[in-house]
Amino acid sequence: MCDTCGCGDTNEHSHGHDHDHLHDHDHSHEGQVTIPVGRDILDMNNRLAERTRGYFEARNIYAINIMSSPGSGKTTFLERTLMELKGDKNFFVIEGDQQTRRDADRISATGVPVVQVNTGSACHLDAGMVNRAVKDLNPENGSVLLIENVGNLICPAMFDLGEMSRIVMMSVTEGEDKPLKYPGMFRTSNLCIINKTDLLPYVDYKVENAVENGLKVNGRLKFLEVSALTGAGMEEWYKWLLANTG
Ligand SMILES: Nc1nc2c(ncn2[C@@H]2O[C@H](COP(=O)(O)OP(=O)(O)OP(=O)(O)O)[C@@H](O)[C@H]2O)c(=O)[nH]1
Ligand SMILES: [Mg+2]
Repeated sequence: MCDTCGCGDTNEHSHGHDHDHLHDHDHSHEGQVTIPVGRDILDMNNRLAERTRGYFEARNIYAINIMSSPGSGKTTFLERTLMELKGDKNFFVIEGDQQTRRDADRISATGVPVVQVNTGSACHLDAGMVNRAVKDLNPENGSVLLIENVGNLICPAMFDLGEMSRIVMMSVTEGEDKPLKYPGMFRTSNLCIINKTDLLPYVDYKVENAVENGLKVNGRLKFLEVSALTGAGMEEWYKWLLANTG
């Protein structure tokens, strides 16, 4: 269990001698015992996520968990998607942020129903938050539920929300090496959206290198290149979305 953010452990972190950081293995310092609770937190989360998934399946709702580091363009991407596809599909949105209703207000302006979840001290959405938000939102049978996770490339990957697909977004200003440095998120995703391609002439980022790095951690990962700002490449994403959501 990460003592800094309180997230569950995936056994992926290195067990070096970093005394500022407690790990979940059972060892004791003088008068101090570390209890391995990280696994239990994730077990509880996974059980609740499975219940939510059952609810989605019974109502033929397709839920997508969209994750990235802060500012990659998730909300901009959703705004354009909703404006351009809301006539073809019934959409509902859950917005996750530590604070504010800013993203929910942006989504609301598209006319699509949205619930904002403020996670407070947590740096990710968990299954309990999504389960409650789904009850508030009450998405229609046969709809698509888009869940924008908290901007963070590490912790959201550990928490199943009951979704059917996971999307990781990476923008070209972040560097080609993100899949290698944050493998958990890329390993558990089905689709990688490379955003802000309009900025490619100005940054040292080669799409082919980023794709190669992504495939090193997840050989099945699919990639789409878009600019949520200009709309370039969005057609391919709409094809993916319509093909996967029936
Ligand atoms: N040039 C360019 N800018 C973009 C693009 N997509 C988003 N942006 C800009 O990037 C900034 C962050 O966009 P958001 O959509 O708020 O990003 P986000 O991932 O939702 O951010 P958080 O919710 O805070 O994690 C804004 O200034 C957007 O206008 C893009 O395709 N190209
Ligand atoms: Mg956002």
